[in-house]
Amino acid sequence: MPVSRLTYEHFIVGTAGHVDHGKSALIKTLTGIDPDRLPEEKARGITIDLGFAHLELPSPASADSSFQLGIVDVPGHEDFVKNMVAGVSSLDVALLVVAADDGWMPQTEEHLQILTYLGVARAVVALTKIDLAQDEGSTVEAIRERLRETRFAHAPIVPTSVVSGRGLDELKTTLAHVLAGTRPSRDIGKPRLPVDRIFTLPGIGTVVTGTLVDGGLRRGQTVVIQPSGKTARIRSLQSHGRDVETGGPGTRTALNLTDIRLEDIHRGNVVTLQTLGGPSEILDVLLEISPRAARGVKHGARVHAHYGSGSVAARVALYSGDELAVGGRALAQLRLDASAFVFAGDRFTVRDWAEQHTLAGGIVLDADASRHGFRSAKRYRCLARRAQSPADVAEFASSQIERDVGVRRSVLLLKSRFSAADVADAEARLVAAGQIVGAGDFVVDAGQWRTVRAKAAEAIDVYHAAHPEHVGLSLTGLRTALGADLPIEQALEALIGDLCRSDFTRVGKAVRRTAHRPALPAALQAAGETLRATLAAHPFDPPSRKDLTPDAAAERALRFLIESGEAVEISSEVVVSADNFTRAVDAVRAYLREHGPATMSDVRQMLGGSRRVVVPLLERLDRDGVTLRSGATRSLR
Ligand SMILES: Nc1nc2c(ncn2[C@@H]2O[C@H](COP(=O)(O)OP(=O)(O)OP(=O)(O)O)[C@@H](O)[C@H]2O)c(=O)[nH]1
Ligand SMILES: [Mg+2]
Repeated sequence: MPVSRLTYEHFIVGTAGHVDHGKSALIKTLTGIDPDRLPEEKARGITIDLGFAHLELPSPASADSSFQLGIVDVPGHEDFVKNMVAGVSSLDVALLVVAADDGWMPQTEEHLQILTYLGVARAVVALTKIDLAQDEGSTVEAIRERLRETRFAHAPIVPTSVVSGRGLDELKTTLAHVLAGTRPSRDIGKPRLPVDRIFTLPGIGTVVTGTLVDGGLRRGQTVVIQPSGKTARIRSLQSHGRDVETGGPGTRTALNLTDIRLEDIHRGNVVTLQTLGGPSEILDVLLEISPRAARGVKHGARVHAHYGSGSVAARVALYSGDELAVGGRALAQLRLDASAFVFAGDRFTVRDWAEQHTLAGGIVLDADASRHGFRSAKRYRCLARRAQSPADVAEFASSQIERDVGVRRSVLLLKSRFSAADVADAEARLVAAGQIVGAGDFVVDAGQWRTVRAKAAEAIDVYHAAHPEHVGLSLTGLRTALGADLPIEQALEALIGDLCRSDFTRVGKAVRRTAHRPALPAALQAAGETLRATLAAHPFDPPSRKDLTPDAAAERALRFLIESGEAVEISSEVVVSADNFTRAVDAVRAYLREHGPATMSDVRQMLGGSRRVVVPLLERLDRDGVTLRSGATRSLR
């Protein structure tokens, strides 16, 4: 008989609910693991910090697959809400615990709001201590009423008791059913492990744990700890108490790290990859306040921003107005007191300065914001577009390209919850739709690109009209002509490349219309004739450059002769006609071939030229690889 292979799907379940409502007792009974591990927790009979357990549930859909649940048990006491928040940033399902004898209480409500701010989509309600219920029916009704108009309005409510054992199997089945309709955590190739526990084990060293999100990590991999930027190597990984080769997104993961000391890593730090960018101090966000909240948030308020497993002191700056009212949403900036490693698309909560109330929550729209341009129309528009559709990668990409005009491909949405493939796909769609264009390493707003291209073409045409004798507009001249219209400095090359795909040609350090033929304008023709005659009359002893070009017209005519190849600039001071230059080179070659090594004065006598011309001529021939100098003599190379 073939052995069937079990497949596993990983999920994270977290408790929530008021103090003493039976969260930890329920987890212990369901899993056999006591999540309260601190002596102080045992002594006081309450949970203080996060506790962890795991559970395997058979999948209701198939006998060959099972659900692996990483469980986070949170404290319910109002003093420890900041610890609770650190545990629930990436839950697949919340287990909202309400004690039947106590009903809906302040932290039941606060936790519900936190789960909502953090984007937790599903919940199962455990109505615990049902053995103590006076009137089970009305207790269930009261909870259903509290859940009305929340995201969890239709969450199953399961009465349980760890004393009588009632409802425990039903709770497991209910969890499994809800998980069966839940998509497992996505792997976008950008692993982040927000650290929630750090400890050392004798003989093993530093171990950190957390809920791994957005990608996998493997044994032997080099990782970076953000925001410090320190690097470490993963010596080993564990998931649910077992050694594993790789950890996947959506799993509770423990990493044994080399090269890092206990004091170098803290709760809230993120273990991630070097390639995923660095931390930031200013976040542009969409801030939301629950309609059930007690108070609004004022512009300038000092708060604690909780993200991932960490928190940081911050100031709220609203993009408009002085206060965000209860039930409202607004674009805001969170100016952090310290740097944090955050992605666009991450959810966060905001608590008051005294850490007594949860004030608001929201989603990060730009993880690398800055004070510069705060409240500018450009920035506002970008954020408004993102806030409208926070899951739409194309909106995220095009809103940024529109705002910044051009963005380097390699960093476009790097620090976001979109995979590189998502971004590349969005880019291709935006190009196909004519909204953006690729320009070398950059993607550029199509409208802006058309403007800058037209401006470049015009600048070149204007230059040709003014200087028909020149081959074209120099690159520096082009750069100056474009001014601030060039979206990004590095896009100049791409722009020239684009121009050269149609009616333009690059010649050395200049660009011209392909059809442009340099010619001396009428006003310079006389000066040109004089120069030609002078250079022909004095083959190897032409007048100095200063005497050749007594005025601007002569200078422009000479430049034309040089650019068009009629004259050769053998040094900044000496110009000879191209014919004479060729004759000189041929003569030197023939002379050296016949007579062997020769000195400068041999060559001077042979050519009948002046020292002023022959010295730079020979130096030029050295540079061109015609002659080889050795002491005072030269020979053919
Ligand atoms: N009668 C009865 N007592 C229960 C039940 N579940 C828990 N308890 C008791 O309620 C008390 C609190 O239980 P915990 O599991 O510590 O509560 P908690 O929600 O984890 O508390 P915090 O973590 O501090 O918020 C303990 O004395 C439990 O024995 C139950 O189903 N029936
Ligand atoms: Mg507890």
